Amino acid sequence: MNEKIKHYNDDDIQVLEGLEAVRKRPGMYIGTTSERGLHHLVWEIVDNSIDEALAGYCDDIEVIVEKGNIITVKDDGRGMPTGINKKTGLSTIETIFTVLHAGGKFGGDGGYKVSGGLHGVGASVVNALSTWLEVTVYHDSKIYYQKFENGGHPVEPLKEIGTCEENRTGTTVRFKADPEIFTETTIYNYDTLAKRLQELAFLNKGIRILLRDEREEEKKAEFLYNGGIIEYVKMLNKNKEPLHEEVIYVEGVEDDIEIEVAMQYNDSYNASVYSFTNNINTYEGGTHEDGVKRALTRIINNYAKNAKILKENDEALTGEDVREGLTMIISCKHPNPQFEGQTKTKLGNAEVRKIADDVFSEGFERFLMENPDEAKIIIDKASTAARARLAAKKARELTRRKSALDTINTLGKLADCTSKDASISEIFIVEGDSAGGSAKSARIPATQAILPLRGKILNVEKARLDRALSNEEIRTMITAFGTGIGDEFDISKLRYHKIIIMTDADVDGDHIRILLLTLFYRFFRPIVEGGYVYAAQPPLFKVVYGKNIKYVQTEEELAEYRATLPASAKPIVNRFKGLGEMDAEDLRDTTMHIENRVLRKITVEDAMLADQIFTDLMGDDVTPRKKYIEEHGSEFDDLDV
Ligand code: 0R9
Repeated sequence: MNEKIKHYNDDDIQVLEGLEAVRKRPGMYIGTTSERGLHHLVWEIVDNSIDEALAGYCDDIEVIVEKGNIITVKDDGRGMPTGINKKTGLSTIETIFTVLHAGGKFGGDGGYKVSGGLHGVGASVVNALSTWLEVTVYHDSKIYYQKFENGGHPVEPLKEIGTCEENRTGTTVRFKADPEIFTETTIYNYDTLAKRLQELAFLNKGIRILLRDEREEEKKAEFLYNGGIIEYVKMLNKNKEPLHEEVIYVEGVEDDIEIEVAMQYNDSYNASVYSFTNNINTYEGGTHEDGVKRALTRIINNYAKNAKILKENDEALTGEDVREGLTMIISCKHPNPQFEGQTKTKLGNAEVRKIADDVFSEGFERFLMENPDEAKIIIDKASTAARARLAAKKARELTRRKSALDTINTLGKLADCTSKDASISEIFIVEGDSAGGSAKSARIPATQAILPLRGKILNVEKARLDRALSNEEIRTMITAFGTGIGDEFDISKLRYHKIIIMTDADVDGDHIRILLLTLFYRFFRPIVEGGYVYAAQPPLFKVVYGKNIKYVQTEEELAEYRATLPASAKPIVNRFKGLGEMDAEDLRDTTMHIENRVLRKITVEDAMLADQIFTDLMGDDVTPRKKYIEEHGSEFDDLDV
């Protein structure tokens, strides 16, 4: 029986039903069909090339975005096997691209699959969600080819289409995402692609990854880091002042679990610790991160005591103290990772805690012994942080006194809501007293609180907690939120589950929003992570046409709306210069009332990128800040802190 040309037997029908299930519920396989899900297709394919590279057979990967948003991924690995799979009777390639979860089972020769995106669903899902997909394999001097159409249906079986040079091997996958699935967008974002490919190149030293965008004027980037995460740390510290020249690097393997850590202190007050498992950013941390952090605190305290830098009676340095100004990347490669947490980005494997601790403490202890000058710098930094922490504790007590809330209420700084149920309470942080006034008249007093900001708030990029606490606007916010701050922060005490930043739709408004987001990101990160922070989106125009009133947010929307009106219609268009200019009714109808308003949730999706932007924008050097504001204007919304 010639299995190769037989089509649509029972097995095939099962296969097609499998792919149909993916098309019916794409969210179950790739999380979402938004722009993010679209990019997920690329990661799934690239991950297969990365696996081949980690197996030691491939060192070049190319990603091309062609006109029409067609993606090509090429690697120079062994080429996918071209034989027939016994179980399915189809070629291995057709099996991989049409049988759900086939990839994982087929991977061979004792190695394990390190990559595999968050969902790790593989090539068949990409095929199912594509209008068409082509795979070309170079192998044994031959070129093999197969094409699939309409969500994964093979056009023909795999066939040999020519010959190639003997030493040419590799796999190329080319596909077009199906617009019927990706209804929001099928347009790839160059920066998103570049950022993730660069991250993959940092995390997998020695692999060259090329990105080429052929859609408009050609853009390309090449990522190759022989130093791996050492170079990653250097990049993150690029705009900071490192306290020691060399990046500290530790690596080790235990029970097939690989731990790699690179770190360098800088003169800032923030910790930037990022962890990964099998190339996935574990935003929520987990056992690898816990193990390394625990070891860092213990080793520094021990060293400081032995070297008599820390006296017998001195209080021990805390985790926060030893991480002040630390930039650190932790990368774990695990044969069987268990991801937990709200967003499945927390490593759960219990055995990793001790392994990470062992590997890191051995290497880091040796570094301190061999480099006493650097050791002293690190301990001095942590000790200074400890002193500042004690000073902040005193200042913080001021914000925590029972009467503090009453005081800000009676001083008219806060117009609180009457509800004590945080889940329905909202606080609008409003720029300026006049907008604050309109907001107070427009609000629903039961559930909406208004906090007008009077002065400019402090730029906290360059301030420790103790100095931040000397700023009155910041103290007022802490008191209003109810959570406390620093190591006493308690999210369960948050008094409002929506913290809404309401600023003008202009450059000043953007600036104030950035300052607030910096503050929240640095000192109240759990409220950002918890999804409690929002940006209000006030409209730019009010259009009155006869009896119709329409509010629109952008010039483009205005043009779109005009186009829907009769040709000779002359609507009255009023441009709002700022929130202060809107009357209470406009403000209520457009920006505050639950039914009409558009709120944008601020996420920490990309803490790493945000950290960089914040450093660039808020550091001592004003040039990048000015440039960013000039270039982006109100696009600050895309910052996605
Ligand atoms: C352009 C995107 N690249 C790939 O999708 C790709 C998959 C792949 C591969 C092998 C080599 N290169 C690849 N590129 C491979 C793997 C194995 C043996 N030979 C070749 C193996 O894992 O043992 N494959 C990934 C899965 C499979 N091949 C297999 F299941 F078909 F074997």
